[in-house]
Amino acid sequence: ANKKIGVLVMSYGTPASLEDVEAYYTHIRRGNPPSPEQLKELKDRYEAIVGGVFPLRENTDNQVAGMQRALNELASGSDVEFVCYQGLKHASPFIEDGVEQMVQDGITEAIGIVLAPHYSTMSVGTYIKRAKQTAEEHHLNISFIESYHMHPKLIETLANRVNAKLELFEEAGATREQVRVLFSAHSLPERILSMGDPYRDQLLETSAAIAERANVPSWQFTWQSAGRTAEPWLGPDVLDTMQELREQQVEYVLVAPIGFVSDHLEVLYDLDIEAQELAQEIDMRLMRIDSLNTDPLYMELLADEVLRKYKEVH
Ligand code: FEC
Repeated sequence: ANKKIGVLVMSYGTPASLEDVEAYYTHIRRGNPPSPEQLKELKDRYEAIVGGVFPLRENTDNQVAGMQRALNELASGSDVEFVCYQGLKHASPFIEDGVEQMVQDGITEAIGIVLAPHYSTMSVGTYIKRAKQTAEEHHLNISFIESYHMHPKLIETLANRVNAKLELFEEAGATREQVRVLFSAHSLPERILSMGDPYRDQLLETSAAIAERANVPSWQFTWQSAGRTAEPWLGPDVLDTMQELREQQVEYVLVAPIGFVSDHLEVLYDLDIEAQELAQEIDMRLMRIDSLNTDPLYMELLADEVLRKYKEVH
């Protein structure tokens, strides 16, 4: 029989229901429960996105299924079979649950990958740390893919998505030169920079590669979705960037949230509701590129990365 290799597919996680938001938020805040005002504010944001459902859960389920299919196609005819397990950062099944399930199923060797292309010690680094620790406790042999921000299939599919929306702007009467493309990603505390973290540089590298491939005449990078804590977060924030651009007479803006791979709160609320409201107020035409979700190129890329890592360690 083929040797079974476990694949731990890690993602952010989302509440199972509105009742679950408090526990989820408390987990994100490392065990500190939110104040009633903070909790209400977050619940309101969830309720505002498409009918209060939690799209990230279904999207992650579909991504894991799509990746499982792509992997076994890629590995067919070889002597290994890849079996995907989910491990979520802030919701069940947690990263630790995914690792333990593999062990229970008799898996002795695994590869871990995160559904986020860019590495930061504060993002992907903490996923990996938790998985590694649980794997060590159970003597599971696991190795990790840390980032895939320059994978040609990632650049290709994101460039296609940028192009598709630039064409819509052109159909509506704007020239490509008139549209400012804003590449964006989740902000992190500023202190990551003094820690020598690669996050910002990787994001800029992805942005430049997409801009080149999609022939984008005018672009810049901006942050979004900064946390609500006292310390300074990386900026400028997308809302400030939009205001600034409007003052410079820029009327057409395409936001490309390249740090995210799925439709979820940070895209469907922070961009589609909050940023869109600001755009109306300041008389700006704002569009966003479609999220990857189960994009076949994204599924293939994840499979490529896992297979490459497998070959590297054998
Ligand atoms: O749709 C959903 O249910 C989940 C949407 C969601 C994604 C996401 C991705 C990232 N986060 C990252 C870092 C932080 C840091 C803090 C933080 C806080 C929140 C809160 C919510 C939330 N995040 Fe998140 N994040 C998502 C949702 N995130 C809700 C809490 C309320 C708020 O501040 O808005 C601050 C924690 C603290 O207080 O110390 C830091 C990073 C990513 C992108 C990479 C990844 O996917 O892992 C980085 C999706």
